[in-house]
Amino acid sequence: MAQGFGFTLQATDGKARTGVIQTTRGEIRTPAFMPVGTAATVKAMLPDSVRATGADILLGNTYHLMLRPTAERIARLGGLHRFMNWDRPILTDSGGFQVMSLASLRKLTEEGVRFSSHIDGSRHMLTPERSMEIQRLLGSDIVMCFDECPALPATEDEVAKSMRLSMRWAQRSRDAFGDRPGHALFGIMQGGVTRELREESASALQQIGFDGYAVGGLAVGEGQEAMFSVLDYAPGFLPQDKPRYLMGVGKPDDIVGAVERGIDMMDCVLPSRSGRTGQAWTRRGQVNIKNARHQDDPRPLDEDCTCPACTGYSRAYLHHVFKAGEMISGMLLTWHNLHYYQELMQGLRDAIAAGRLQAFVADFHATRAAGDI
Ligand code: PRF
Ligand code: ZN
Repeated sequence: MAQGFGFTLQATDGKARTGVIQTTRGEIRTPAFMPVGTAATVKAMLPDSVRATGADILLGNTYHLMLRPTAERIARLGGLHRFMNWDRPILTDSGGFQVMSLASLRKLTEEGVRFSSHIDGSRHMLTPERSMEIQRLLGSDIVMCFDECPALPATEDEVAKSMRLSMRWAQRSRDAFGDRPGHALFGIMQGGVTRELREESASALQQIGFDGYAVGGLAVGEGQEAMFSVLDYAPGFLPQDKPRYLMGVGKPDDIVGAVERGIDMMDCVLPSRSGRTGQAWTRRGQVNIKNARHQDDPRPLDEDCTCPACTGYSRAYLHHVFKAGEMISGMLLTWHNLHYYQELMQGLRDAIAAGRLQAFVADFHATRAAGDI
């Protein structure tokens, strides 16, 4: 649909897919994990370092950037890529989800959502039209529709009403986005854990027509089992020839399960956020570097990892700098976590291409179960 944007499926293995998204700012290998750069930075990382972990694309946030430093200021300074010194693709979320989780005094109407900033209490309004304008000012390569993700617990009736509002907003997003060569617009499926609502949402989005389709409204507290049971059917309601993006997921085992079920793209703050709180993700599971058992341990976090944290430092050092509140702690653990996530994605892509995903997934679970971390 959008000129300069395309998706090529290269191989499938069961429901899993591997391929490449072409953009004017370079290729995105799928399945892809997008590190989160909410405030025009992946916290504690230089852009070149994020790239060195293997990331092809970052996620940015309409909500945060509209409040500070504002989309207009970023546009005057040459756009988000130049502002943050990342010249590869950027996907921006549309703001509604963050308003619901971060802002106060929210008022939702057919028009959009009015809210107070979590930073200074100032009043703002986001509508599908304003979200498209902000994402255009930022220069985002992949723009997300403005949607509403209902907070749990919600009745099926509330989820249905919210989904239908999101579908009307999807049409308004499409109309406001217009035709922008080199920039893609993704629709967002809602509908909670109800199969009929997911199907209705998917078909409403396809009537409108998008460059890619996201599965929204999951990983909001329903639990992995419920999420996987939706992912058992929901990707099948979407077109084969367009990328499918699961928003805000997840832990490594969520990612593996989502890829097995036909998801192509994901994003999550987990590897970067938990890096700053002393949590490391490794092939053998989670390591809490705060734990005193690491204080005399000369071994690296993960013997087989080639990241700077694991090749240059001991667990004892990582424990020490965390306890001392040194900034290098967040830098090293974030680097390690992003490296681990990207290595997992490369492993998934290679396994799908070789038709050995089942063996890869069995080994992924067995290595974690073996423990000894
Ligand atoms: N909608 C949008 N962004 C999101 C979500 C959603 O449903 C989620 C749900 N996991 C995360 N981020 N626009
Ligand atoms: Zn490492």
